[in-house]
Amino acid sequence: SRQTAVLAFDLGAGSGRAFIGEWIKDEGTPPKLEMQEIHRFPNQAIHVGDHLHWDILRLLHEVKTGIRYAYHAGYQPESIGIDTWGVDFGLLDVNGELLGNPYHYRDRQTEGKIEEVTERIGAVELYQQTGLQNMPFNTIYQLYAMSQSRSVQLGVARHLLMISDLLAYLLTGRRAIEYTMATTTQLFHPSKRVWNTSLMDALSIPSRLFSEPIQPGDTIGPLTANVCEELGVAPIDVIAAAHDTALAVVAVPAGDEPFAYLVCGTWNVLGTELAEPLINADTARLAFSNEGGAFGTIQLLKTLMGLWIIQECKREWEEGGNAISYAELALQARKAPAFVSFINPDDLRFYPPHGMVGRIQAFCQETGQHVPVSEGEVMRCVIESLALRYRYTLEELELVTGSRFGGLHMVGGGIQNELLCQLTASAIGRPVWVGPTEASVIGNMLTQLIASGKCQNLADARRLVKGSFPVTVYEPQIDVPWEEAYERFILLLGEV
Ligand code: LFR
Repeated sequence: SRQTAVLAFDLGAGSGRAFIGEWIKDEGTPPKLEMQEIHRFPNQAIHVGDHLHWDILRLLHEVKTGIRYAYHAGYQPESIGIDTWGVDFGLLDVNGELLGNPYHYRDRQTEGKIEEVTERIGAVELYQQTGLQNMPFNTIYQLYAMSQSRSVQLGVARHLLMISDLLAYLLTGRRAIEYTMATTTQLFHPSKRVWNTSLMDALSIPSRLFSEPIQPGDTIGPLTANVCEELGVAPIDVIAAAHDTALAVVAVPAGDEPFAYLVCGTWNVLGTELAEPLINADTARLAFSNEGGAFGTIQLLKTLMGLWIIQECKREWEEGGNAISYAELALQARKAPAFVSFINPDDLRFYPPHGMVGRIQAFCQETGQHVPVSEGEVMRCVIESLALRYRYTLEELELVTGSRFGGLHMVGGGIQNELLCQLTASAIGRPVWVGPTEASVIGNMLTQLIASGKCQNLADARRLVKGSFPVTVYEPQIDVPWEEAYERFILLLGEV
């Protein structure tokens, strides 16, 4: 059998992981991808004074440790890819030194900045120029906030790198900004596919920071001699991976037909893959994003509240010192009565950490619904609301694209919540195809395999996913009154 190993790092909210992917080709059978976790480490934002930061040097250390572990486990990876969420960045000075610890997107410096920027640019113009849904933490608002507060770092900075680019730079000494990450900044022109310098000028964001993006799969460079010596490894190439969401979409086991997907994690990203951006009055009104996807695609998507609400509730319930597993919470939710109360998960009040249960209860109280009390009741309320929200967004997506999707692909860590998958199928009244869980990691590996020619293209890569990882199908339960629940949910969206 012929084998190739690649090393993928995926930094998520809470933890970072390193996986070895093995591409295996036996005589007479289609190739397969096998993966193995070799390192897992915390990825925690650190409060410093009034700000929230990445712990970037610790992460660099953990990435190096992951490379070392790969060697110790007997692998000689052909290449390395690093991915993480969008929008966050680091700044370098003229000598290429990192200026301070990058801000974390949940830092509060961006509060109120959407309003200020919209005032200056105009809402219609801003959407025309960027094709993106306004999220308060987008890079544009982070940089605008720094510019408004006369950030010294921003004043002396010469280069901006997104976090995954930054880690690659610290390992290779090569500066490059990757395209799909660039498209999450809201400073990139979606159809011209170039940096939007006039928008930068209008907001006093220095355009000198931005270099021409490279594509997923492009080589950034080999590990520096210093790093190789420190780790006792060969000068492996670091490959540009992509935005974690874009990579998860690469790993959706879809065929040639148009498809709808839900990347289910801390955030829920629901969308479809297009060849060109779709920017019109409907996509503007419904706030759809045109994000750059890997391999020339455009991802028309909406970023929705995800499992964050559940993560926060769990943390709160565990504050008393008793651990409670997701499995236990799911069990409680199953036992709780259905369709009692709903929330609008995308109400901005649910974004910040702490006090989540109380905020859910307040929402139900204010909207004249039964106030959930037990853990099971709260979970049931949240999971049903997420499922209804998916239906609502899927219908919006169909409205703007004019497509009708036969079902929904669900990928990402959140699909381990089987109740959520089942309720989603029922809410949309169509099947959901669930898997793979480690979609971003797999997409990262596929990008490296495309780069080395093991996979021909995106379609070939998706065939490899289909042949390597199981997909579970959930059919809708039709004996349950979802229509009535959906009508109540829609009224609620308008109410708050
Ligand atoms: C998902 C994700 C989303 C982005 C959000 C913040 O991990 O990358 O795509 O909107 O995080 O960057």
